[in-house]
Amino acid sequence: MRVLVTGGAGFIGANFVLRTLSQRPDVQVTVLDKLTYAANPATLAPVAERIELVTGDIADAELVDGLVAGTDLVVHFAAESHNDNSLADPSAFVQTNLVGTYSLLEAVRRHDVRYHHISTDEVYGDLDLDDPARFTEHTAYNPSSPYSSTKAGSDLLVRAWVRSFGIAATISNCSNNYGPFQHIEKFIPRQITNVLTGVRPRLYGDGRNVRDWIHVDDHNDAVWTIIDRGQIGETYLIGADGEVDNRTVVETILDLLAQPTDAFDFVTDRPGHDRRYAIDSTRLRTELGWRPQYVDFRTGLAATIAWYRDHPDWWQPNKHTVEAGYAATEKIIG
Ligand code: NAD
Ligand code: TDX
Repeated sequence: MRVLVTGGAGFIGANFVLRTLSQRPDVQVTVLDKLTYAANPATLAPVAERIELVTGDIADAELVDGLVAGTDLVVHFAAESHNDNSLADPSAFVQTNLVGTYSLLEAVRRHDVRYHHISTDEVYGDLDLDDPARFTEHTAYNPSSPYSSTKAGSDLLVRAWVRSFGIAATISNCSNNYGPFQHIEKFIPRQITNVLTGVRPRLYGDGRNVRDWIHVDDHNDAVWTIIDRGQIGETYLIGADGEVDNRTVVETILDLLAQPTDAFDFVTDRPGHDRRYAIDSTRLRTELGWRPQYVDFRTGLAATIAWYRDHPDWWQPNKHTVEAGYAATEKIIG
C-alpha cells in the first residue's frame, strides 16, 4: 500500500510515519511537507532511506495532483497548527488549512483515492469548567480562533466533497496531543524546556483552562483504526479521558524535574482563550474497538520529559527564537 502523508515532518505526522514504518512493513510512505518553521527534518533522518520526502506546498495543485495520482491513501496532517501564531497573523492559516485542503480534495476526487482528514476538537469551541458535557460527533461547530476556524472550514470542505462528489473520506477530531518531537512553541514542551534551561514556566491567565491530553501514539493508532475499519463519510472523535488544568500540568512537570511546584509565573492571557476542551470518544471505542495505551498522564508526561532531557540537539537551536517571540507580547502578571 502506498501512503501520502502531508505534514509528515511535523509533530504528529512524523510520529505517524515512524510508527507506520515500524508496525506496517507493507506500507510505502511518501511525505509531502513544506518544511515550515514547524518541521524538523531531523525527526525523519533515521528513516530517510525508507521514505520519499517531497518538499512542497499542499496548495500547489499541480504538485499535489501528481503525488495523489500515484498513491492509494492520503493522510492529511499538514496545517498551520499554533493558535498564538494565528492571532498574530492569520494569513498562512487561511492559505494552508483552507486552500491547501481544497487542493488535496480536488486531487483525491480526480483520482478516486482514499482520504483521511486529521482535525481537532477545537472546531467545537469550548466548554465551561463546570459543564458536565463533553464534545461528541453531534456537537455543533463553534470555533473561536483563526486557527480553529480554518480547521473547521477544512472539515466542512471534506464533508461537502463526500456528499457532493462521493469522495472516499473519513475525518477525525482529536484532543491535545503530547509526546516526543513536539515543537517547543507548544505548552508542554515549552514548559519542560523552560525548566531544563533554568527559566520559570509560564501560565496564561489564571492557569485554570483545561485541555484533554492524549499521547501522540494513541492518536496515531486511532487514525489507523479509522482508516482500517471506519465508515466512509463518517467523523470520529479521538480522546483518552485526559482532562487536566494547565496549572496542574505545570506543577507536575516541576515535580517530575525535582523543582518546587510553585516555581512558575502567570502571564498575560491569550485573547479569546478557550476555557475547556473535553472529548467523548465512545463511538470510536464501541464501533471500532480502539483503546488508548497511555492511561496515566503522569507516566506519559514523565516519558516525554525524559525524551526532551535526552534530545537537547533536537530542540535547543530553536529555544532562543521561540522565547524571543513570546517575550514580544507576554507580560508577567503574577
Ligand atoms: P505541526 O505544526 O507540528 O506540523 C505541521 C506540519 O505541516 C509541519 O511539518 C509543516 O512544515 C507542515 N506544513 C505546514 N504548512 C504546509 C503546507 N502549506 N504544505 C505542506 N506542508 C505544510 O502540527 P501538529 O501538531 O503535528 O498537527 C498536525 C495536524 O494535527 C494538524 O492538522 C492539526 O490541526 C492536527 N491536530 C493537532 C493536535 C495537537 O495537539 N497538536 C490536536 C488535534 C489535531
Ligand atoms: O506558554 C504557554 N502557557 C500556557 O498557559 C502556552 C504556549 C500555552 N498555554 C496554555 C494555552 C492552552 O490553554 O496551554 C494550553 C495549551 O496550549 P497550546 O499548546 O498552544 O495548545 P492549544 O491552543 O490547546 O491547541 C493545541 O491542541 C489542539 C494544538 O496546538 C492544536 O494544533 C490542536 O488542534
